[in-house]
Amino acid sequence: INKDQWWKKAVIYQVYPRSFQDSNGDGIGDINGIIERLGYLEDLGIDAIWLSPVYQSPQDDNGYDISDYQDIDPMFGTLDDMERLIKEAKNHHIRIIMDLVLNHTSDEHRWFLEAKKSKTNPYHDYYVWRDGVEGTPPNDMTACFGGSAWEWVPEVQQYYFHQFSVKQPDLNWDNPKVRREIYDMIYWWMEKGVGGFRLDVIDQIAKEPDKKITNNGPRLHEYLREMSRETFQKGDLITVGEAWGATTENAKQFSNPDGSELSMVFQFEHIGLDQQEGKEKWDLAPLPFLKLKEIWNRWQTELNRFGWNSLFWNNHDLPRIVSRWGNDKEYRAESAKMLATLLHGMQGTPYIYQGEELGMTNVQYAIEDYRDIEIRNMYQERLAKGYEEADIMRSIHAKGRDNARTPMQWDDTENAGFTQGIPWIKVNPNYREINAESQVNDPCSIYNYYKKLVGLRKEYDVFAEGSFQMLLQDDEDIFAYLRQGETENLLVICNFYDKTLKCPLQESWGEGTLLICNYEDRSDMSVLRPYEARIYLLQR
Ligand code: TEU
Ligand code: CA
Repeated sequence: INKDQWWKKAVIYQVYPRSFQDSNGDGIGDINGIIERLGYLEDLGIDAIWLSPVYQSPQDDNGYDISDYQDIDPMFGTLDDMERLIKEAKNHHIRIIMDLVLNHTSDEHRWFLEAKKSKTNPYHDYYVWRDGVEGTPPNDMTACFGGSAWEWVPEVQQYYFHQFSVKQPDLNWDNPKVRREIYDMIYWWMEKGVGGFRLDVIDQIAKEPDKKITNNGPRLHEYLREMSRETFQKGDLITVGEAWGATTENAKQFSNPDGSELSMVFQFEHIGLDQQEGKEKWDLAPLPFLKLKEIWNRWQTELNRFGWNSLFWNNHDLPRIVSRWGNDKEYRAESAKMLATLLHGMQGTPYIYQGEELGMTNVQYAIEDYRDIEIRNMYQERLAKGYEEADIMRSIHAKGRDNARTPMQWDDTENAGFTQGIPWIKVNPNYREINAESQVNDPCSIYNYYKKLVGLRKEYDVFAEGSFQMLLQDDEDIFAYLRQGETENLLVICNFYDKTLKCPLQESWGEGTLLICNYEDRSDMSVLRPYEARIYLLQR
């Protein structure tokens, strides 16, 4: 691991600023709140914070609709607060990774306000327009949050393309003026001392709407290599691209070790498994465990030496993993720790989403308590299509993005210590039992288990450098794999379900050193208890 790839041994923590810590009593998390909590994050041992957007935004999609990339939205604070966060974080040995939403802007961005004035406006071609007749969109493409992907603008007698909400018009990346403005903005943030960028839906910046192609267009890697040359390669940055269309093949380009594009991508092949084939995430299906193992095995083995994996279960768009694929009732702590072990033992850069380190769970609110545009649009759309309300709510409870967006649970005081005001979204009612204060000093807590995992990655090179070999591929309950390093191996064994099983592979782990286990009682290690997870260090 050469020095300028610090991120190969790093652990990244995602902060969703709106829900992390409110410091001025308006019920919305803010930058000063994050500064107050840097000590907690340094104690956890993380190396960088990925900050979801805090730029100027009308908040139609909670800040992923940006109206000024170079200013901070007053609800989160000021540009001075942002510069102070970058500086204070550095004092805590933490880098700040900014979230760059480059596929689209807000429709309130000055570029769009100009663009829609006339076809001859110099900013018109910053966006994707098609001539048309009102009421007859260019094609039947739909937008991610429902409805048509085409919106009519009478002033220019044209439709504009938007893959997300109507208030998120797609940028036209074929236009070199757009690319130049974006690169100048990125470099401006680099000069402010940020440690990297997370690139929102980056494989969608190259698209061919006339062919109904929404991502991985022919010029994608040309754009990424140009962006990397013009900006990232001039600094010592981590860059991670969100790529819902990533495959192990194109991921080798995205995360080429030669540094020509990005450091790594967020791929989602494992994330889409518990939904019915060819349908939406709302159409629930049980997790195909063997398929999960096959996918992780493929990503780990194919990117070893030819790319770099991000490792995550959670983010601000996903339900919380302990409720989704763990057991958040009688085995919440055990299953949260098992899922963390499974992930952190693999090769790649692990991401911890705020509250994951506490075993925070999903919520089951009534529809009026949800805030997310995606949930609200889907509720109306499915109701109009005749779906049973109870089925719609079951889908929202299982997969709604607000599961990840309820306020961070700091302690058992009112509103879990998140705010002195009225929170913008209700706090999960289980905050009295699940909160940071009750875990930070408990050596057996989920928090301290995560802290140990983070520490192991720093202590043993094999975590970052070792190869990966899946074991027991056909076992329906156990996820086990071997990591082979220069001088030592890791053996990771996870019982994914609430069964009690004979522990396999004893002949190989016999002489190993137990590095971590999510059960305190070590009296009989020949048995794997429900959700039991272990990592052994074996000499080569
Ligand atoms: O998400 C991209 C995206 O496609 C997800 O919204 C996903 O499709 C959906 O959440 C699951 O059904 C990124 C951001 O992470 C997300 O928060 C934004 O809403 C979206 O882009 C638009 O910027
Ligand atoms: Ca606030």
